[in-house]
Amino acid sequence: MELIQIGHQRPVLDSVPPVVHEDALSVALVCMPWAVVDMPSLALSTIAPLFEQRGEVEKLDVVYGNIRWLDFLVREVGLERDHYELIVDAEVFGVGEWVFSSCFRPGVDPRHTSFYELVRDSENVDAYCAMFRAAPAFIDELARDLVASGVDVLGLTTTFDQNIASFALAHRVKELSPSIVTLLGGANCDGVQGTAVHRARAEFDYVIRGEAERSIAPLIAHISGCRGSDEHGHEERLRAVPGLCWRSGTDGASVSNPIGPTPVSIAVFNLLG
Ligand code: B12
Repeated sequence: MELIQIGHQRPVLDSVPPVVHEDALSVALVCMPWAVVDMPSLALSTIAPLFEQRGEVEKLDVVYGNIRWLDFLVREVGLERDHYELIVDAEVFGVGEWVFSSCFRPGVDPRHTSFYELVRDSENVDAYCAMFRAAPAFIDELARDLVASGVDVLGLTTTFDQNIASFALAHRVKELSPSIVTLLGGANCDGVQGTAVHRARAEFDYVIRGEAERSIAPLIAHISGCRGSDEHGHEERLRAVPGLCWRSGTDGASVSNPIGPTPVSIAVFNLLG
């Protein structure tokens, strides 16, 4: 199946096309459920041009995993858009995260989880349980498509109950292809949240805390520079990336760099072009 891709216009300020390096990277930026399905992600629309204008990046896909999940629910589970919207509108707080938790407890009956007590009296309980059961197959399908597309770098954004779905996708992608570099960013990674996620979730190589406009260029340069080498060095380069959480040394200890000055001015496009 083709990945859903939405094009992005290069910022007006960046009129000179980048020089694409040999052996350049293929990057996919993914927006998972439960972001709204009727408008693009502000986060991915903001950062996509910052990847696109790097010479180290040959191909960029923006993948709406949330729209694919809705399609999957209709096609495979017999649910409707209204069921997706129930979770967007948070009829039960946290239910969207619970749905994707099934990816980390294979075969568990949703009715045998403690969270079930919070949804059992809802008239939508059967739909919630059907989603819980369907999530692992969806994550597997999307992960396989991404790996087959030849992606080198997978970036996920998380704000709208998107943590567990993002963890599940990155986890499955790493199982299928451990060399794919995984990044996570977004409001749910701000401050100590980003540090905690990076420490707890080994499927992410990097987490970016705070605004990313000044972090993407040096991080992509680092990832590109490390390609094909077993070298874990260049720690001083990583240490200089604002807000970056990364793994240090042979034991992979999580390090959180300080967040850079915010808010980032639009003039940053001038500086990075
Ligand atoms: C715009 C917005 C919306 C829009 C989203 C539009 C869209 N197309 O995306 C709409 C109106 C749909 C919306 C709806 C809701 N929202 Co709202 N929304 C916001 C708002 C005002 C801005 C978020 C935003 O897009 N910022 C701009 C982007 C560019 O910033 P960013 O995501 O942080 O991204 C930067 C970095 O984080 C980083 N980054 C982000 N992703 C990635 C990924 C990678 C790989 C990398 C490297 C970097 C990176 O780079 C970006 C550039 O620096 C925030 C409040 C705020 N001021 O932050 C609330 C906010 C996010 N919303 C909130 C809430 C509660 C909701 C609703 C539940 C409200 C409701 N009851 O209906 C719904 C949920 C809908 C849903 N499930 O999708 C809360 C979330 C609280 C939480 N963390 O749980 C917030 C924080 C407001 C608040 N203080 O209560 N919202």
